[in-house]
Amino acid sequence: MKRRELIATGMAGMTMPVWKRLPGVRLAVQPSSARPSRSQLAWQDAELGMFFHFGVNTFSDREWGDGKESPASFNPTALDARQWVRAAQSAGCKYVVLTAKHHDGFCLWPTRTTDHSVKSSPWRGGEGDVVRELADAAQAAGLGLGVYLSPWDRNAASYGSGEGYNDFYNAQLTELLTNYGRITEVWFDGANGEGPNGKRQRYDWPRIHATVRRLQPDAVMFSDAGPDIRWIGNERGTAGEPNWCTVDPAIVTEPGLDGPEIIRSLQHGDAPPRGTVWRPGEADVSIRPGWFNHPADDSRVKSADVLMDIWFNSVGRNANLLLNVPPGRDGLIAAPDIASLDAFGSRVRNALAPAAETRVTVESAREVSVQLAQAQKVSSVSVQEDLSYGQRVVRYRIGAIVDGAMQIVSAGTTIGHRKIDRFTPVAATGFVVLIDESMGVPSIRSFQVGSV
Ligand code: FUL
Repeated sequence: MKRRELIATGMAGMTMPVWKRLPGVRLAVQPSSARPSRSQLAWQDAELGMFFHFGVNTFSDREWGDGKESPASFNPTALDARQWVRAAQSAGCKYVVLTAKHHDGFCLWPTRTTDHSVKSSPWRGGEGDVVRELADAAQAAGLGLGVYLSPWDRNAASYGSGEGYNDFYNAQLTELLTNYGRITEVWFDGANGEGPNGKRQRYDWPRIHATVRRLQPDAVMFSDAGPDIRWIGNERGTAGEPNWCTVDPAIVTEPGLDGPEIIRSLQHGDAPPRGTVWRPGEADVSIRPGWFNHPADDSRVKSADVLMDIWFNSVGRNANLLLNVPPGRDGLIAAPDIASLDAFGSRVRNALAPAAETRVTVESAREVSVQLAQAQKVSSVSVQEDLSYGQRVVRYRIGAIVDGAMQIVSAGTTIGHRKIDRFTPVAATGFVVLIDESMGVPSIRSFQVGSV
């Protein structure tokens, strides 16, 4: 797909939103007061991240370890975090997130809190630190670094003890947030597979959140219940339509809850005025059938075509996409994954390729016209709202100018950070974005077209 950027009424450097230049426009409905923080806005701009699931499961060929794995099993022979980062860059990812500790409790950094870590493994003679190697590689490449620290821990003796485990968890979090430079995202997983007779641990979320805010004030915190960004409600990488950046905080109150209303709120968010809190969604999915690398799945790596569909259904629906690419036992990302990522990355880059001479007319805040430099076959459009004033568009249509007349090629509800619509190709000389309903006066930040 080839895509040319047509207008940028407000790309990153825009100083004046469209509506400010249109003093005559009246507001039918008041805008919501829910606004993103600077960190949330920067995170939404990043759009695409890469998840790395790596640990003792990689060596035991399991998805959930039981905490009884021997650290001796962890011995990646050729680990190179720079190769992971190159793969992330080739796919267009702007940040990476590592499972510093999964449910099995094995720590990929030499923590002081337990011996169940890389320190007790043969890898690099017990001197290795996967978090450090990834932090260095990500920093050198200018990528953000996120950490996944599973609250559920099947190895820690204190798990289920209440305060004892909360102290232990807080100490682990403190190490990760103190020793590895800037952390951009902290990922709190909601899974807890303890059976009916399993241990019960009440996590101290207020304390956890306070620790992150104190040590990494610019990081965003992910979980089902935020507080900054929310899970999208499935592990297929698919956001709902509509998808609001706002939620009603009374619906998903903690991670790990289930039920139709909870899943609906995660997938779609909640429109204002019910949605009072800014908590945009992150859609996670694995390039392989499992989250960890299993050599038997080498032939089941998702193709660039499948990844493109996922991208349209996540980034194209106002969510970030966190694509999991698990390194194998050698500590490297396998060839089939690399090939898919390369192809996917170049298609995304073409899909949002910048700039060409075009003319943009803002007829009113509710109508933006775009004239193409020449007629071209178009089969998709991407529209972005300027979110610094909140998410405002409720209903819109896109008209294509074909043979001098306008024909509606798509219609939708929310836009948010980015909305991409695909339709039957048309030979268009221009486009019109018609905003039929909004909360307050909308501000369109960019409009792009693409053709297959
Ligand atoms: C789930 C976990 O149980 C999986 O192992 C994986 O980490 C996924 C991203 O989240 O809740």
